[in-house]
Formats: sequence, structure tokens, C-alpha cells
Amino acid sequence: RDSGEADEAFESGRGLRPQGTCESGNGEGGGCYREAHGRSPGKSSPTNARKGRRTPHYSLMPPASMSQVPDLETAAERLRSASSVVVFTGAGVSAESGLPTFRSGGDAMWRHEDIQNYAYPAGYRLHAPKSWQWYSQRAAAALKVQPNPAHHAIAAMEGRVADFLLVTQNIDNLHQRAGSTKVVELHGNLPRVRCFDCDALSDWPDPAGNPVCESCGGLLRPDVVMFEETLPYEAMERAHEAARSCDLLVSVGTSNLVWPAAEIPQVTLRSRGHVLVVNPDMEGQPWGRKVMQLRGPAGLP
Ligand code: BJW
Ligand code: ZN
Repeated sequence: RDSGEADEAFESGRGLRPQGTCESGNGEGGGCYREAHGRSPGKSSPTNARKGRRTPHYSLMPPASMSQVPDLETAAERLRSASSVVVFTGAGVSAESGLPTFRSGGDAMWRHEDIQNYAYPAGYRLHAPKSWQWYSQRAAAALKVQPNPAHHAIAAMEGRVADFLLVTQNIDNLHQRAGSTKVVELHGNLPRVRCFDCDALSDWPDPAGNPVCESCGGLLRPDVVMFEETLPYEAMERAHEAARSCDLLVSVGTSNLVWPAAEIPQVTLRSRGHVLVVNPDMEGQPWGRKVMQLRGPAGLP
């Protein structure tokens, strides 16, 4: 292997993982984790961009010593001593509220639905009104469940850390319902509806009715970021800036698979901060000398 590239991956926390574990053929661009991380759209890995070649398929497992596996108290101490903290969340944080994640566990959403049908603009248009009803049911389900201890703990952290920002990929509003106010939403918000054509925002109308915009007659959709759509510019700017300047970024309940959001922890690792990963599954997670991996669920009671 090219040791320069591998060392860069080590330092950035961009994981190497065993061969044969790539999630190809899942309809999400057909890429494996490494492909996605090595060449984010528009932001290719500097090393590979420079050398103009594909990222090789590493077959190394990270040495255990490269990442710390702290006990809860050590992780808590790291958090207490940080004066600038970013919490970066994904669907796993809402799992203990009863909402399925996208990719993990038996009830993962993408196990049951073809994401091409609903989570891509072209698929959504083609499969309306079924796609509309699918999102509408998810919006209703999100309203029925309650924030769990993880949401509450993150909301409480906001009041204790001088410089705090929650950067979430979640669209279910549970962080806000738990009391978080310093929130940046990268993937939009499911309780809102937007017109494909005129961009008018509204609340969910009768889900049984036709998804048609009252102003222009265009097709309605949830105000979430689907695949191949760009993330809100200002939200990404704020997230990048906070990730760049924080002492600690806590990545909770996300597979860290979807770009460009997955770059946020990497921004911290390339800067001066450390990363604490909280997840029951560390496969494909950031790792390296500045990473602590706390294996387990987010919402301990
Ligand atoms: C627990 C737990 C417990 C369980 N406690 N934890 C090839 C290479 C590189 C990039 C691409 C590529 N092909 C395509 C792309 C780009 C694409 C992308 O990244 N794809 C990859 C998946 C390959 N990205 C995009 O398209 C983005 N836009 C973009 O790049 O624009 C430029 C462009 C233009 C034109 C063409 C191509 C690019 C947009 C991404 C938008 C993502 N939107 C979604 C929602 C869709 C709508 C919907 O249905 O809601 O956002 S997808 C979905 O994934 C959702 C989530 O926010 C996001 C992240 O998922 P998350 O939250 O991490 O959930 P899971 O399920 O993945 O993980 C759950 C985790 O919880 C697991 O780790 C569990 O272990 C853990 N867990 N229980 C704690 N109790
Ligand atoms: Zn309209």
C-alpha cells in the first residue's frame, strides 16, 4: 500500500476497514464507505485528487491503540473539560424514541423501502402520491413519539457548555422538542412541506388529499434534503465553522455514511479538536489518535 495515503487516513480518522464490508448495491450511489469518504462530491480527498487515482481498497483493521476506548467517566471528563463542544447527531439518537433508523437494525427503513422511489427527487415525483403518503406517515409517527434521555441530555448540555452547537442530520424535530435551541439542521425538517415548483413552505395538509400546492399547482414534498440535492448553504457553513473551532465533537447515533454531512467530524479531526463517537456499532466510524469510541446506545436512562 501507499503508506502516505494510509497515514493520512489514520490521521483524519477516515477509517480503513476489512475487505468485503462495503455496502455496495444498496441504491445509495453504489459506493462503499471508503469510496464515499475518499471522494466526496466536489471535495475529493486531497491526496487522491493530487495523484489523480482511485483510493485503494485497504484491508487493514485499525490497531486498537489508534483510538481510545474510554470508560464512561473518562469520556465524561473529556466533555467536562471542553469549553467548546459540537454534538453531531443521526437517526440512532431517535431510535430509542421508537423511530427506525435508515440503515441499522431489523426495522431499518431502507430494508423495507427502495430509497430510489422516495429519497431521490426523480423517484419521489414518479411515485407520488405514494411517496407523499410515505413521508406523511413518517411525519405523523415522529409527532407521536417522545424525546428520549439522549435528546434531553444533549439539550441540557447546551446550558452547561459556554460554546455549544448541535448539528443534526435528523429531520424529526425531537431535539427541538427536548429543548435544544442551538440547532443546525443539515437535512431539513419533516414537519414542513415545500412546493417542488415555487418553493412555498407550509404545514402538512390532509395527507389523504392530493399533494398539490395551493399557490401554483406544483407537487408538494417534505422540506427535507433528498439524495442529489444540495444541503442548505448557511447550515453547512455554521456546522463547518463550529466543527473547525471546537475542542470536542461528539458524534452520536450516525453511521457517518452520507456526504457531505459525514465530513463534519473530519473537519474537527483535521483541525485541533478531538472526536468522541457514541454508537453501538463502530464499523466505519471515525477513528485515530484523536478519537474516542464509546460503544453503546445513546439514550441510557
Ligand atoms: C444507535 C442506536 C442507539 C442505532 N443509540 N446509536 C458516491 C461517493 C460519494 C458520495 C456520493 C456517492 N454517491 C452519491 C453520493 C452523495 C450522497 C451520499 O453521500 N451517498 C452515500 C450514501 C454514498 N449524498 C447526497 O446525495 C447529498 N447531496 C449531495 O451530495 O449533493 C451533491 C450531488 C449532486 C448531484 C449528484 C450527486 C451529488 C444529499 C444527502 C441527503 C441525505 N438525506 C437523507 C434523507 C432522505 C430523505 C428521507 O427519507 O428522510 O438523510 S438520507 C438519510 O441518511 C437521512 C439521514 O439524515 C442520513 C444519515 O443517516 P444516519 O442518521 O447516519 O442514519 P443511519 O441509519 O445511516 O445510521 C444510524 C446509526 O445509529 C448507526 O450507526 C447505528 O449503529 C446507530 N444506532 N441504534 C445510538 N440506540
Ligand atoms: Zn407552488
